Parts: sequence; structure tokens; C-alpha cells
Amino acid sequence: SFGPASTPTHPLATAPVGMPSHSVDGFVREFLHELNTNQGVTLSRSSVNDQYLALASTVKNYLMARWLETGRKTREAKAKTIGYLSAEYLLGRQLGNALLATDLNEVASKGLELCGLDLATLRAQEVEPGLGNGGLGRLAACFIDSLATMDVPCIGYGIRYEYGIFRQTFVDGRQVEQPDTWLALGSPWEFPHPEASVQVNFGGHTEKATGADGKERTRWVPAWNVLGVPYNYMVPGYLNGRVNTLRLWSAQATKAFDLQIFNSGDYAQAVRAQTFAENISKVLYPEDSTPQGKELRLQQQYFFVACSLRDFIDNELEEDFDLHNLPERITYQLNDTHPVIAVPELMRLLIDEHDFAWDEAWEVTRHCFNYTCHTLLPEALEVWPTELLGRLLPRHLEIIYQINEEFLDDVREAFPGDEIRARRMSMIAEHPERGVRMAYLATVAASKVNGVAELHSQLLRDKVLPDFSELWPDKFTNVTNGVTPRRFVKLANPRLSDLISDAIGSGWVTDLERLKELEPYADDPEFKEKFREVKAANKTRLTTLLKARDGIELPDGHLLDVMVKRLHEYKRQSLKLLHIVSLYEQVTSGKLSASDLTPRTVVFGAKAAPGYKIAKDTIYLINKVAAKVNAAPELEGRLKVAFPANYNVTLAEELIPAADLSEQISLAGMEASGTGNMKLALNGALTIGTDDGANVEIRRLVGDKHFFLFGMNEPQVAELSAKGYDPGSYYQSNEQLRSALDLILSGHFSDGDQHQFDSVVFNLLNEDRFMALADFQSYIDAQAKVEERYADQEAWTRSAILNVARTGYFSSDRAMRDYLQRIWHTTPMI
Ligand code: GPK
Repeated sequence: SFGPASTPTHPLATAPVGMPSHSVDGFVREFLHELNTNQGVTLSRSSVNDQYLALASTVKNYLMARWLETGRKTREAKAKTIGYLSAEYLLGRQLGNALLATDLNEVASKGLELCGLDLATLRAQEVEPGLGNGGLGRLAACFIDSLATMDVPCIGYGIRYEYGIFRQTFVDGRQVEQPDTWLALGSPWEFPHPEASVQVNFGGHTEKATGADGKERTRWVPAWNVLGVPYNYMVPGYLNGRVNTLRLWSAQATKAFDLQIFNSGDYAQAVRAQTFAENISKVLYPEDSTPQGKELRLQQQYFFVACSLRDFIDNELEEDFDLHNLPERITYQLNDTHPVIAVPELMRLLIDEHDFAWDEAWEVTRHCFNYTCHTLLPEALEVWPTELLGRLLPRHLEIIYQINEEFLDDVREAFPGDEIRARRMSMIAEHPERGVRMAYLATVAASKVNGVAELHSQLLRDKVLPDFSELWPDKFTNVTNGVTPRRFVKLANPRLSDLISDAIGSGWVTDLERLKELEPYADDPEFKEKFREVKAANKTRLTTLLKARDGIELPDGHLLDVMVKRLHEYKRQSLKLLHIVSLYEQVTSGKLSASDLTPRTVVFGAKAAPGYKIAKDTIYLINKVAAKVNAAPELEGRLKVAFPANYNVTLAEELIPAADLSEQISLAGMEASGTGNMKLALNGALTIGTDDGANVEIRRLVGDKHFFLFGMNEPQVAELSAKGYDPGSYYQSNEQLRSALDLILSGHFSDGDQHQFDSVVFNLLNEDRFMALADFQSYIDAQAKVEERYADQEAWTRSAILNVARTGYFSSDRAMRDYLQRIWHTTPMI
């Protein structure tokens, strides 16, 4: 699709300018050239890091012509762009994905071999950009991958945190956070453009002034400002020649700011000012689903949103573009409420800087934004104190007040006399302090509001925003999440990918519903044998990695039971733990013979927010229980608990392909969607799960027989909650549960200290907000069914293959198609 416009005359004219040759020799030349010119070393003197950086540059060179061409093509077509606004992008390593997108794996591997180097070793050198906490950030990364692969113009906008999500270490079993120094050894994937920096203002006050035309205007007189420096990253589509852009902003001190202070002679103060400005993009807040409402966080949000809006208007549109038509050229997707300050910012730009009337500006604004909600937890819904907002962004607070007034007028018109309703729907909360409910602002401004799985979207309408869905039923929609099959199947699981492609061809990588064609193979003995061999080989690969990475020994031939996700009470790692403690208790007390256990290794991966006490104590308890279980001679070869530290995208890519059992055990109605559940099913793990989030849809698609359902459903949870939940009654009446809890209380796992785990156990016994005890017995029963199925390897394999064959729906390509049709109203290019 990049053919020349005129008859080629130069021998190189058929390749886009700058595109190196796809031959092994060509690759080697390019690689050595990069090593010499970029790293300044010869091959014989180069370090592994030199080699990795040179390899990254080499692969980039293959993408460069396509990237430039994509930009040109998109601008020329004046195509509508998706502006994905997200405070987090959990990208994972870039090199493997870039090699995949350019089909350079084999060439690179052979070329490096000629140099005496090993591709896998160089790939392992990369530190992943961990610029997100968990599901929300990873979803953003999957979405931009899919949009590029589907040839949809998209710019991902976000923050270039100097320190991403912390590196988790365990010291005597307790989580200790270390800074994530992902930039320390070089950052070959980014392209800084300081010349395109944007100024962002903060603080000060507003003034009213009457212009020569007699109109009164508001002027924001800010007190200080910083510079946003854009760093561009390539987002390559899969084998389609499109390379979109991810633009992350880094904060710097402005010249004016500096000069003023330097001139005053206070050198030290000037340098401090620099640090102050740079702090804005210094670190990712490590709270997942529980924002802390810190001033710096609001600064971060406004900083990246202000840069992003300004960037598009100034750099992507024609100079004479009429901003009344802005919705034809961009649709902003608000990834949760973190970027919602973009709404008053666009209003401000249009009114204060482009002289729009209020109504005109509102008309444009409400057509530019859509909002995705990712949670139901009340504590996750952001409310910014008006005191803070007014101090940091006085003009924006004024605009929010006016949006709210006009909105409440509409409410009063729709429901005359219902003042209580108007109060309920106000964007301004009065308690515990006056604050702006960002989810309400987002909902009012957005054309469409969506949840991330069917159940979640339903609960969003019925429980979180019922008044809004009554007022605007058509505004609400659902788009069930998805994951990219490129990274999470093709790249992470090459053995399974080859097996699938041998059976049904390779079209599934961009058309995942084609996995359906695997269904007949679920009864093909030869295919089933190969499928088991793939799983076994992936376990061996994981065993090798964990030995080297953590010194963990994984036993052979175990059922691999995987629970990987952020540590959160609602996700109920404690329930999994009670299962393990119970098995241990029964065997060590002689109630159960170890030989009756299905040999099983439980693998946890989970980071806890640094200030989240119960979550951190749960990590400690898991490690303490693991130590006892792994040391018990009775359980040797029967039960093992592994908790490798620092679960991240890189580790996920190793763990997920090896998993047999996927733990998705949140309390029903709490997990908005989940996406790990999709990745695991697609890689042939069976799910044990509650009727929550996307589990509901996974179960419907794979069939009840191939999914281990347990626990209360959401209406049952609501009912129990309404009648009054008493966790103690489950402790009293369930002998097995009581024995497990008593063993923890006895100090058995804490060297005799009976109070070590009070925060976790007393909480379960007295409050148990997420009803782990209520679902315990049902969970244990479902685990028995798991063991029964696993004992019949033919039946298990059949279920596993059907999980793969029936979960093609969960591709993020499908999710992007849904957004395109239901929300963005645009189509791919070409
Ligand atoms: C939801 F509200 C939040 C948040 O702050 N961070 C986050 O990762 C997750 N999420 C949900 O918890 C998951 O259920 C969901 O799959 C994911 O967002 C993507 O939608």
C-alpha cells in the first residue's frame, strides 16, 4: 500500500526510503552499524546492554518509514482520530512485539546467531515500561495495539513517568517497594521532541474584563507554569504497515520560570524550581482502584490532558481549521475519570482562547468526549475537593460550576419539583467536604458512557448512576473488554500459536473468532496429545525461568493453579489462601491423606498498594503459609505454593501460557471485568470463578461444563447484605473453615505470634466486607470438581481446548470494533 507515485528509477525505489532490507545479511549490517554508530562500540567490545540497544535501534529503523508514512497518510485523509486519554499504559516489553509486528523474528535470530549472539538473551535485557498499575493500564495498551492493527488512526496520550510501578521485593516475606528505574540503562523506544513542548499553567486567579466589542470575558491569570515535553513511541500494527503514536508527556521547568529566579540571583532556588516542575511526571501513583486524592495527582491529570488537547489542535489540524468541526476530527476516550479535567479544559480553550460562546463551546465539547467507567467500588470514584481544584485550576472550577448549573436546570426541567433528585445528581458533593464528583462530570459531558463487561454496565446503570441512566437511557452502553492476541497468545505462547496455526492457518492472529475452527480438534486424540505437550513445555519454560529469577523450584507434573492480579480485598486472595491452609491443616492433622490430593502448585502474583495495610499483611501471610506448606514433608510432591515477587507484564507472559487453572474469585458485583481471566482462558486454562465481571460472559461462551462456577451471584450478595451479613456464623457452623482460621490464629504460621495476622483474620471474622467466608464452602466444593476433572486428563484437555476455541470473542480487536460502532462512529482507514 506504499507504492511509489511515479515509475521507479532508482534501484532502491521500491522500498520505502530508510527501510532496511529484510535479508539476514541486510539485518546484520544494520545491526552492526547501530552498534558502531549509536553505541560507539565494536561487536567484540560490546556489552549485552549495547547489543540490546543496537538491536532495538535496528528494529526501529524497519518501522520508521512506516511511522512517517502513517502520519502523512492520516493527516492527508483528514481522518477522524481516536484520542485515547489515559493516565496509565502498562506496555510490557517492546522489542518482542516490534519484531512480531515487522515479521523480523527469524531474520533477527539468524542474524544475531551469525554474530555469535542469542536473541532471547538480548530480549531479556529489556526492562518493561511499567507505566500503569494493573488492568486499566494494560487495557489501554491492548487497545492501542488493536487500533494500529485494524488501521484506525489513534494517538494514545499519557504521562511519561520517570518511575513506573514500583519493583516489588520480599524481605522476610514482607513486601518492600523499590523504585522502578526503567530508564536507567537507556530508552531506545522513545523519541523526545523538546521543540514541540507545550506550556501548562497552574494556580492564580481569574479576572473579568470587558473587551472593545463590549463583551465581558474571563481571563485566567495563572501563578506558575511548567513545560510538557512530548515523547513519542511507535505503536506498530501487526504486519499491516501502520504505525500509530503513543505520546507521553514529561514535565520540565519553563524558561521564563527559570530566568526570573536565576536573574534574582538565587541559583539554588532556581534549581529547586526545576525539581518542583519535574516532580509532576516523576512517579506513577501506585494505588490501584483507590485514588488518594493527592494534589500532585491532580497536577498530573491536568498536566497531561492540557498538553494533549493543545497538541492535537496545534499540531494535527490544519492551521485554518474551524474548531466548530472538532468532533469530526477527534473523539476523546476518557479512560476512567483520571483525564476528566479535559472537559473544562476544552471549554476553557474554546471560550477563553478561541472566543466561542458558552453554548457553542458546550456543543463541541459534548460531542468530543466519551467516558469509560472501570469500577463499582465507591472508594474508587474520584472526588476532587473544590478547595484544591479552585486553588490549582480556578478557571476550571468556575467552568465546572457553570456546567453543573446548566445541567441541574435540565434535570429540574425533566423532573419538575423533584429538588431532591437535583441535589442527588449535582456534580458537587457537599460531604464529607465540598468536592467535584468526576464521574458525574464525565457522564454529563460524554456522548456515551460505557462499562467494561455486561454485568458491570448493568450495575453501573442500576447502582452507580441510576438517575443519569433514567435521564439519558441511550447514553449508556456496554463494551466488554478484550486483550490483544498478538502479545498474549502469539508472542507469549509461540508453541500454542504454532499448534493452532498448523491446524487452522494463521488468520486467527487478527481474526480471533476463527479459533472456533479448533472445536473439532477437542476430540482429536493426536491434537489433544500435542496440546498437552505444549502445556508441559510451557511449564518447563516457566520452571527454568522461576529457578533463575527467584530460586523457586516448581515440581514436575503438577496442576498449575494461578492467581495473578493486584492484591485487593475484593479480589479475595484470602479465599485462595484459606483453601491452601485448609488442605495443609487437613493433611498435617491426619484428617486427609496426602495421597488423595491432586498434585498442585499454586502460583500467586500480586502487588499491594504501599499504603494498603491489609493487602500487605495478606502478602506476608501468603509467604508465611507458603514457607510452611513447602517445608512440610507430608506435602512433598503434593502441594506447593510459589509467590514470585514483582508480578508484571513480562512475568505474565511466562506464567499465563503454563497455567492449568485460572482463579477469578472476586465477590460477585465487585470486579468490573477482569482481563487476566480472558488471557488465561485463551491460553487453555480452565476458570474457577464467581459470576462476576467478564467471567459471566466467559462461562456463557465456553459452556457450564468447562467452567467451574461457585459462590453467590450478585443478587444473592445484595440480598445477604440487606439482611445483614454475619461472617462469624460461617466460622461457627463450618468445621473445615474454623480449623483453617484457628490454625492461623494459633500462631502456627507466625512462629507462635498469635496476633501477627490479626488485621487479616479478625477482619474476616468480624467484617469480611467481601464475604469470603460466605463463599468458602462453595469454593471448596468447586475445587473438588476441578480435581475430579483433572484426574481425567482426556476430559481436562478437551475442556482446555474448548476454552481456547470459544474465547475468540475476547480479542481487543472485537472490543475496538464495538467502540468504533457504538461509541466513536468511525471506521478504519483505506
Ligand atoms: C479499575 F477502577 C479501576 C482502577 O482504578 N484500576 C483498574 O485496573 C480495572 N481497574 C478493573 O478492576 C478490572 O475489573 C478491569 O478489567 C480493568 O480495570 C480494565 O477495565
